[in-house]
Amino acid sequence: MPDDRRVDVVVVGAGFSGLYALYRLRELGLSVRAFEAGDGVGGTWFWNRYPGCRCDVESIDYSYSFSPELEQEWSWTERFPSQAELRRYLDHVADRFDLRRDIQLQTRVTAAHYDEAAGRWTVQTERGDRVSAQFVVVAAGCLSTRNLPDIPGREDFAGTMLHTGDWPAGGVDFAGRRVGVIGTGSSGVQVIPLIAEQAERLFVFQRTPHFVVPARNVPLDEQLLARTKADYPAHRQRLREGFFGFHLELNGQSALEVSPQERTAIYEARWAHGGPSLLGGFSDLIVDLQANDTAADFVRGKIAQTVHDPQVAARLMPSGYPLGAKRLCQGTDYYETYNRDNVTLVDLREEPVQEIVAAGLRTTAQSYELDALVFATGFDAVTGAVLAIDVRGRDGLALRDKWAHGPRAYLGVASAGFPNLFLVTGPGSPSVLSNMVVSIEQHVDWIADCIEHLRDRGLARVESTPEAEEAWVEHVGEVASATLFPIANSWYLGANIPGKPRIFLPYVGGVGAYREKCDAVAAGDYEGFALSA
Ligand code: NA7
Repeated sequence: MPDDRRVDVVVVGAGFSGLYALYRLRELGLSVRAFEAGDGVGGTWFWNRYPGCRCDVESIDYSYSFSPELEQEWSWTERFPSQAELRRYLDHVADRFDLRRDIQLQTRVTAAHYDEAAGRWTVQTERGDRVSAQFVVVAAGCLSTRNLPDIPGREDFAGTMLHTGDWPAGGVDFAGRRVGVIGTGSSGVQVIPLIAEQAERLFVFQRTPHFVVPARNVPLDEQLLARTKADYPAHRQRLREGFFGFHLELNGQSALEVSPQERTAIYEARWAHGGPSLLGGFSDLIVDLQANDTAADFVRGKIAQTVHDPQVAARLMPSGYPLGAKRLCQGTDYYETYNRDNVTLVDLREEPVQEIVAAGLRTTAQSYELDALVFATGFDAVTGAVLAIDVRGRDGLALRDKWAHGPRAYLGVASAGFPNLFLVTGPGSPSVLSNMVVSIEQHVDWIADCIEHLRDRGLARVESTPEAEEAWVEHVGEVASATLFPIANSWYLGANIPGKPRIFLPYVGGVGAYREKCDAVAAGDYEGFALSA
């Protein structure tokens, strides 16, 4: 291949992880080429432009720590950053560190094939690029492959069809229109109140009620920002060593050891504080069903208090799965929205969707005439983006075949049979159950250190061993089964995608413990990996 088509590393994606990977690997003196499907950088925060889109981790936690200068010069304006602010931040990072010259936009990677004799990967794109690279870093995102349910008649709809994860850049005007929203997860919960304010009528098609806590987003307290800036290194260190990678005040008590009055007082205070704080109310909420029920009952009580129509309130009340086992949604006026005259909740458990027709949507009970239909139906999480690429390792082994019965990756960062291919926040790493930015930086640093280690020792190849991978996959499963997470039909388990193997995808041992394990592996001469010349 011509020299300009040979690089040390190809990075797939230019969101939070791809941008940092590009920065970090270039700092090592490597030649790096990044490919990004969008026509701008930002990944998740580029595509999810729907009204109300906001991160559910606080801005002072959900930001890069690698540059003290960046930390000092950037000032977040809200407690929870909006999509627009996150996009500005990532655009700023791309400019500030001169990353754009190595990013090719509007270019989706379609294939990565390993040539064992050459010890190199050939990466191909939708636009016909072919690049040879010694290493490939897949930074394609955990929530980037949209799930568009295969509802009969979808193509017949005559109105505007949208997915929250692929929102038009110019926005959408819903004024005077009849709008349907399918899905009431985090995205639905954020977009529904804002569409309700604009649209003439809104029909919310709910399959499973989710637990929704108030986000209580506010302008960021300037004193808190100043204090954090003065203390960023220690603040970051606490996040790295903690459990979730974001600040959450954890009460060490059991929910069952306090009186009902005391328990309610604790839940009330956390409800008032907003964000994910309810989850930290007691130490056993995510491991003990009886403890969890107390928190679930508390939220159901709040729904009953907020929603005027008792029938609608009952339909909005989650039951049959633990609070937190599906991602806890953070909303602003979510339950209040159902008190509006122009909003109708349609319970798909009572009247399942039958088909989409030109004029709207039909359930088994009736037809709903719609001018716009919004799919807030989520993503093929964690594995969707990497499996969308035709990845072939040694002996032509296809990653899709290897993972046909579920993903297998050592530490969530590498898979046996695929030398020099790294996954950022892959399956079996804390990823979506942590502050993604903390986990991304940890993974990218680990990958960069690994590449540096190889170069320092004159080695060229790193590959996880099947035995280490097997043991890790087993450990990930064991840790998950000690919690209530696997009880719910969630996207953490792949349960939202028909036919996807049911494997608990993230590692729930906590980011601190996970980091220690990764560091120990590196310190032990990359124990569990085969390194070769
Ligand atoms: P989620 O959390 O996967 O939510 C998707 C919603 O769409 C959820 O309510 C689903 O119901 C519903 N859904 C999915 N398929 C269908 C069909 N076929 N019919 C009816 N309803 C359906 O995705 P989000 O985008 O909200 O959030 C993803 C993550 O992004 C979020 O957790 C944050 O981390 C950021 P179900 O519950 O499966 O019955």
